Amino acid sequence: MDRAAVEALARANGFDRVRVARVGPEAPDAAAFDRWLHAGHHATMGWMAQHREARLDPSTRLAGARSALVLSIAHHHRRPPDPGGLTGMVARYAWGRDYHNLVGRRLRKLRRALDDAGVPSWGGVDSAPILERAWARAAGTGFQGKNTLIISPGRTSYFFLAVVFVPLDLAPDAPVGDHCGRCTQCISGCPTRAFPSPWVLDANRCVSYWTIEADTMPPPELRAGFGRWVFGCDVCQEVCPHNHHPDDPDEDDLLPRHAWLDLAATILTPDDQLVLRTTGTPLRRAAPRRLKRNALVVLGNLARTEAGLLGRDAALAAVRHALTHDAPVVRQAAVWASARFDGGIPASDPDPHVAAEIRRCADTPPGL
Ligand code: B12
Repeated sequence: MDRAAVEALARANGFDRVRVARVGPEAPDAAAFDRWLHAGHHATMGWMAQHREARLDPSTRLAGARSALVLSIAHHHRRPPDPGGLTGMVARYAWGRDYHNLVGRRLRKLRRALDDAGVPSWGGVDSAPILERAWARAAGTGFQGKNTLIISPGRTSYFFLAVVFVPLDLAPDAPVGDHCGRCTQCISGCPTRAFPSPWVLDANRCVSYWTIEADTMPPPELRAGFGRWVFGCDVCQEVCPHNHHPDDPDEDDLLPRHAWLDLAATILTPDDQLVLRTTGTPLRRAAPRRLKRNALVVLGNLARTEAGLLGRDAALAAVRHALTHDAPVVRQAAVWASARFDGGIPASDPDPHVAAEIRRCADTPPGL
């Protein structure tokens, strides 16, 4: 099977771009990946440190792998208008149906078609232990920006990646040269200063990490940086000049369904119903306790704004409800949000983290 035939199969199965890299003896970026782990930049994502060998060596995925197909699906849409009031923003990648399902389904079909043609393969998207961006760079899907995103000149960084290894010697693509130049807008624009240096993200400070992956309350000094981000964060992409004029793809499954979340409703919805409402979307990964924590952090950030002043009663009703939640992290976030609204704080809490938050809020003048 030649490259044209493989490419046609990938397109027929819903991937809008196909690029190819040769699989060589050296794993791309092994040293940079190790430095990142040793610096602890993966925060509590312990799974990033597991399966190192698998992540770096394609032959552990597919014996005899010779080429990597780097597939992508654009997901950008214009952000629907701001509904105002007590609402929070969801990152673009999460506006539609869960891309793990969508891309995973297409990958399975593609691999079945390859199999029918006698070509064994291995394929993965996101959670598979593989450095997708290193392969995307090698295959010329785009260049890697200082924000660490793969950016395709003229086509933004708003796309999902997936990688398939095949034992075929396919004609490879040339890598795309650097297009960041001297621009550092993503580094200076990051509200929590999560980039210790260009091309390196410290998840410990990243709003995306905190809102999606972390189980605990973010440290006080990062909370203001959440702004209105209630799930994920796009600031390092939004400020990027390569993302200013994106096209809207017409993928029905990726149309914006929940670009904004009503904060009080998110907090007041019972957990089991929140699970039902988020199933099939990327928001499900956050679990109700994290979504509610995030909504409370954003509420706290809105306390001194016009929306916060106008919506104070509704906000405080939601906050008081959250103070009775089973999960300590939700109660801790509620204590902080309540203090931000000058809504009073509980006298005590059996959980040590919540109790520490109560002491901290009692000692700190509201608003700080
Ligand atoms: C863990 C993870 C996260 C973590 C950590 C992010 C990170 N930067 O590592 C968190 C939760 C924070 C996260 C956030 C997001 N993620 Co994420 N994430 C991943 C995951 C699972 C692994 C990433 C990884 O391997 N990190 C390890 C570090 C070491 O890799 P790296 O950041 O790419 O670093 C490389 C460069 O620094 C390079 N390098 C070093 N020095 C130099 C110097 C130069 C000049 C160059 C060019 C390169 C270079 O070497 C390093 C190793 O390859 C991938 C899927 C996958 N399996 O690959 C998705 C993935 C990267 N995420 C994705 C998305 C969409 C996001 C968000 C935009 C979601 C959001 N809106 O909230 C944000 C973006 C934040 C950001 N700026 O990265 C997409 C990115 C698509 C794209 N166009 O690039 C991916 C590929 C998922 C997918 N299948 O589509 N993510």
